[in-house]
Amino acid sequence: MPDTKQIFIHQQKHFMKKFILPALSLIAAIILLSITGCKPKNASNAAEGDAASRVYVPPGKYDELYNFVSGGFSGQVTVYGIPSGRLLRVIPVFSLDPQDGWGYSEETKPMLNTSHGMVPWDDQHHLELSQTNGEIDGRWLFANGNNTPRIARLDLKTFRTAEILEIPNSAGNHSSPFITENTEYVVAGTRFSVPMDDKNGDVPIDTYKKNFKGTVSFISVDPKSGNMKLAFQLLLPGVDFDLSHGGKGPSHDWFFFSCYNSEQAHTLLEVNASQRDKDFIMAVNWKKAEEYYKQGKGRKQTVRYAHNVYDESTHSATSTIETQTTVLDVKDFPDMVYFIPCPKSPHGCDVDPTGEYIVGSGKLAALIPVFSFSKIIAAIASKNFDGDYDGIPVIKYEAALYGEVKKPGLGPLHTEFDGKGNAYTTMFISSEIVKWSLKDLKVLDRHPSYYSPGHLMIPGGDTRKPYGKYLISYNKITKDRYLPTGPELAQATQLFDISGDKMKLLSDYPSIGEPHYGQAVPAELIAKNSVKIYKIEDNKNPYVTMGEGKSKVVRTGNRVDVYMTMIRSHFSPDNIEGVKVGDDVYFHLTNLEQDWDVPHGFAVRNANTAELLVMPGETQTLKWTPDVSGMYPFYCTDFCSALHQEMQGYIRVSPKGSNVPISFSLGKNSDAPGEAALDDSIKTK
Ligand code: RUQ
Ligand code: CUA
Repeated sequence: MPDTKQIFIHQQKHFMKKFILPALSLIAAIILLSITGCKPKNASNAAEGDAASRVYVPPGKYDELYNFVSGGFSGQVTVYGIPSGRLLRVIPVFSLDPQDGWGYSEETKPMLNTSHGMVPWDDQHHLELSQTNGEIDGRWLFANGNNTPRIARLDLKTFRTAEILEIPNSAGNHSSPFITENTEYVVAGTRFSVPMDDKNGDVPIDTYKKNFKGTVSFISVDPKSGNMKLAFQLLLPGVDFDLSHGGKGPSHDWFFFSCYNSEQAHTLLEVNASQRDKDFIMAVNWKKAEEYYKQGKGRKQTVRYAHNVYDESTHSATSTIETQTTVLDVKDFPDMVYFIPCPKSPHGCDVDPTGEYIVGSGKLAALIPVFSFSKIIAAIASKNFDGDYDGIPVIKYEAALYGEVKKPGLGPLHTEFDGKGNAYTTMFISSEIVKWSLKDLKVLDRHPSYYSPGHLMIPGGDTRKPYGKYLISYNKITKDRYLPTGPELAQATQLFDISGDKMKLLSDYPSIGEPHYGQAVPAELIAKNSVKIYKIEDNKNPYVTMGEGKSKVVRTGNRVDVYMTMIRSHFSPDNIEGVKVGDDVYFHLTNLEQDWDVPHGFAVRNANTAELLVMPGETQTLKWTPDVSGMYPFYCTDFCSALHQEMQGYIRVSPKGSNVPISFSLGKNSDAPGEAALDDSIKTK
């Protein structure tokens, strides 16, 4: 049976063949340990006790929690019910989504615009629910785009992407989109250091140390509307920022980032960025930075980045290219940023619910360092430093350290908290989840996870008030967990019960894309606000058709605007003539329904685009340029009524230069000549 063991043997062979370098020996030793030590036992039969009844949600009953899960390379966000693990929805964010017409409809295309034009995909790693006083408030969900640095805000009333902001001076927006306790800021650190956007990037790569810079960005969030604005950016040494978390309570004013590659390597990082015994956790006093920014300090830099906003009343997005950012060079503000040494290429950077403990996770470390916020503050006050790194003071390791969790397992990655004084950490290499006590840093329990868990998530586990009860591990390797589906397997997600002393594995289920991180929240906080329809009378889309009687087809030069309505079970109009080859035809579809869960779809034969799926009360537009004359049926794609299959129509396309006039109709039969039977019964007041 294939298992993690084989994977690591394979990896090891690959390493050995390629690089016989001294620095490798540590990595190899750790991998070796994983082979001999920690293969999960009973891998195929591991659910415990009354697991089935714990995850069973009877038909018609709701799940206890919403679980929002990042889609990784799918670019989208998925929503699962917990404890059932049922997939409730895929929300399109950074990637085109033909199912919803996301990025295909004229109204949503601007959402994927960037300073480089439309970017139809991204790599979506982390999610963060908005908070008030460090507790989840159920309003918005923030999502990062890794590859083309962007942050999205999803509105949890509609489960739609409401806003996307591109981030300048960044590359690989990984330590994002973590937030401050009152959602004052969404924070984003660059994974790749790069030359700044207004500097010449056309430089030799081996000038890394001189020309490559890191940044972290603070994006302010309007407390009422949620609208995001790039506030300020900090200019930092060229290293790789990996993850981050905001302080809480006493550490409210601070933000913590992990970084690796303090070696400033630019090639073969797996070896060259694993040289130093310690990299850093960076502590940023964002309140100080905000103060300087508000005093007008920092360099105003001209850059280009897109800011895309979806307006719910027009059902349309706009994209604006912004051109300015403020950059605070940390060298000029010495009391703002500090480095804390952290063993071996830290990855996770997690703050406990009290705000006192900051947990770093060295991917290659065999211990978990826990730092104390009060000790950090004392060390800063007494300048208990170990020199500086590129002008940034480095706090002495021992001066910041609360203690180390000894022998927790191998390859610690991410930690979350249950609010009862316990922490849970994923061990990538030894493929397990380890529970330990914040008080005495003793390991309390360990449980295998299949296989190689990346992030784990406890509902509310990175907030001041964890909900606890469950833990979900998002695993990187699936192997034999499910029926084989060819070379590609869905990623494995595992649900644990953590309400007792010992963790219990309840279930595992596949997930979409590559889930990295998730957020979960008791269902009632969100369900009660969920929008069921858009009110047709509030529809401000410039192409809305307020009732069947208003439907029409208008030619302007070679542009044809079709104002079409949908209601069970017909389109109005459903017969259109006079369209010519090469015309730009805009179908503006208004769904007149005012009933929950009655979308109508719209698809035209051979149109080289996706469908539209129009929600009740909404207007969406599909552009089509017919290339060949002939007859083009269109139909509703969503089975909406007993007569759904009758919800269809025809467009006659004539050759360029023909003189067939524009005409349109509904219910006009050649057998019953006479008046066009446009039904005007659906009127708005
Ligand atoms: S990462 S597996 Cu992109 Cu959050 Cu740690
Ligand atoms: Cu409308 Cu099917």
